[in-house]
Amino acid sequence: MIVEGVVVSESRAPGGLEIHISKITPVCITSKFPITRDFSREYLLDVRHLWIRSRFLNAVLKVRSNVFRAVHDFFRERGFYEVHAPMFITAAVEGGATLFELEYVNKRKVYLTQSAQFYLEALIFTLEKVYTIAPSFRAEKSRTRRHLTEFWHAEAEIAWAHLKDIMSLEEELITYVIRRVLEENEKELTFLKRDLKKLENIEPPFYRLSYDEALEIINKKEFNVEWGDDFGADEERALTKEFDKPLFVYGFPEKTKAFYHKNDPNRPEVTLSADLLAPEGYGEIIGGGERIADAKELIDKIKRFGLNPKDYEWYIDLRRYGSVPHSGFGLGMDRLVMWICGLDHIMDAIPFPRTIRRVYP
Ligand code: NSS
Repeated sequence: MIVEGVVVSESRAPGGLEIHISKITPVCITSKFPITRDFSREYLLDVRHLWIRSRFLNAVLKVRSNVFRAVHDFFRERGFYEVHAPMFITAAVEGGATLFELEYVNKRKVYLTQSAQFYLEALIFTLEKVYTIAPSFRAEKSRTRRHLTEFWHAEAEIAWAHLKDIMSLEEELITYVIRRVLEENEKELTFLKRDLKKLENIEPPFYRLSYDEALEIINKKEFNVEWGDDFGADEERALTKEFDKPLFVYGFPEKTKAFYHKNDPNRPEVTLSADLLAPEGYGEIIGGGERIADAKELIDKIKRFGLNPKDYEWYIDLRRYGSVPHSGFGLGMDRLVMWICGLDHIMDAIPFPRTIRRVYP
């Protein structure tokens, strides 16, 4: 409606102002708004297209908008080029189990991308430092609070960088984003009842634990993870509850990480990889590491993983025709928003969530 009248100050009003109305003109005669009594999660997801008008999602989406802008600004200020990778791809980056397969033109089988990484690796040889923010797709079959089937992925790749370099960059990035959100979204975070002190506390250096050290802490709790196995969501939650700042876990065993990770020359059973885990039980928000820069080393590892080098010809070419050491990482934007806003479920960090059970509205 269009309201005409006189605006006067009124200390008791929420915004400090009040309108003495002289005329109301309707713009839309509405049906009865459907969200009145049923506030169950399932129902609110069914009417998501209307529920995004709630103060709750309004606050989250304002924070989310700012988080995206901050990530762009961070990379731009540091001389990165923004690049774009295709969504239709022909071979897995992160293992076959979560690939979405679809029929392309002329019955050709293709997949939806799980990560832009291989394309970013190609692009560093012309632009040196690149990043992208784009959707990634994973057919995650398990129902968890932190998995979407379509999520927003900020990925960076840097020529000449080693594991240590990207870990420093990652902690600077996260700190930068949190600072910006604290500066510009205090009102929204307060509405979301986020404990601001927990965010104000975040600054480099973050904690750094080797996989072996993390395993020891986890197994002192009620878990029994064998050396060589990956940590699940429960283990990560238990581990990160102990810490007041994000922590890196580095040096994961070979089989827990995708084939492209470079093995540590000083300890070949582990990789030059690091995950960044958010505190307060939120767990992994970034995965990254140093890539294999040598063609033979890469082909050997592809074979060791039971994959076919033929599927990765162009990726191997990047090593055949002039290669340098390089590293990169991928940040789950929705998980970052979830943690910053202190949300219980990743579905509330994105306007129209896609999970294994939901592709509507
Ligand atoms: O599988 S990752 O750990 N790593 C990669 O995809 C690398 N290829 C990235 C790179 O080095 N360029 O995924 C990276 C992050 C992970 O830490 C999560 O924060 C997020 O992507 N991620 C997800 N968020 C939401 N839902 C799902 N299913 C999901 N999978 C990963």
